[in-house]
Amino acid sequence: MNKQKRFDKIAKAIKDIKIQGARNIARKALYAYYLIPTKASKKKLLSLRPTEPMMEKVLGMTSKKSYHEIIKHFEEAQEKINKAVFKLIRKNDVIFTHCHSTNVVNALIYAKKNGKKFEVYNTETRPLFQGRKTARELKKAGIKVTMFVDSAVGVALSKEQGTKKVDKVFLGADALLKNGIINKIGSETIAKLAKQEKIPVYIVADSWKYSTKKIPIEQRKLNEVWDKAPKKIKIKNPAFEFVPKKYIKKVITEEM
Ligand code: RUB
Repeated sequence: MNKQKRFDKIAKAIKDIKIQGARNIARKALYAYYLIPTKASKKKLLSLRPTEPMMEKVLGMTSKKSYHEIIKHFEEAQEKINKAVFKLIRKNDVIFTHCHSTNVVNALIYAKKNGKKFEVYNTETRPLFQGRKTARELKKAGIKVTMFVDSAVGVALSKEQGTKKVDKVFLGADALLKNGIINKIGSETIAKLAKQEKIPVYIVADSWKYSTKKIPIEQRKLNEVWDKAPKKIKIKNPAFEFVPKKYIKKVITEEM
């Protein structure tokens, strides 16, 4: 396959969420850019997922650094994040997560491999079901997983409703901002509920997601929600939302 075809294939996979999550998107966008290192390809990549400051940051580094210099950051940061998350997990914790975050999943797998005993509750994350990816990867690593439909978050986070008590919420982030974070749609409801239930919410994210810019929220295609919906039914499909810092106990990055 020639370079242009490889570039186009990666771009399509990012657009279609076959490659998803801020970290994977940034890594693959970087790789694609070095296949065709032009202004036009940078513009194209940035247009694929507008709520991704980490992709913007790494593409912005390409004029000064090589691919290898940039890419090594991801693993180095993840290792530090893993160690910080490890310290937070207590014996028999029930940890709640949403969508699929590589920073979160990797940290949980590291904790399991290094002897922590815990289980995970997660959401299916409609309309694209990234929660299934999370559940599969955690299960493969030997972690007990219980998946909930998104609309059961109230049940999942409340002891009174018949499920076990959740001890901690771990969410990833697409953007870390001064006054909060941006993550998958549903995150604000989860964080607000958790706060109400006195469950600490930790954001687990690479510091390269920090941004001082105004971040647009990606609105995705309506047929992801309802393919061939009757005309005149209005559908909204925002991919992300803002979570104010009042709901967040701590942001865990490799810098802390
Ligand atoms: C993924 C999502 C993830 C963050 C962080 O959304 O919201 O929680 O991107 O992920 P989508 P990571 O599936 O729409 O890309 O830790 O992998 O950077």
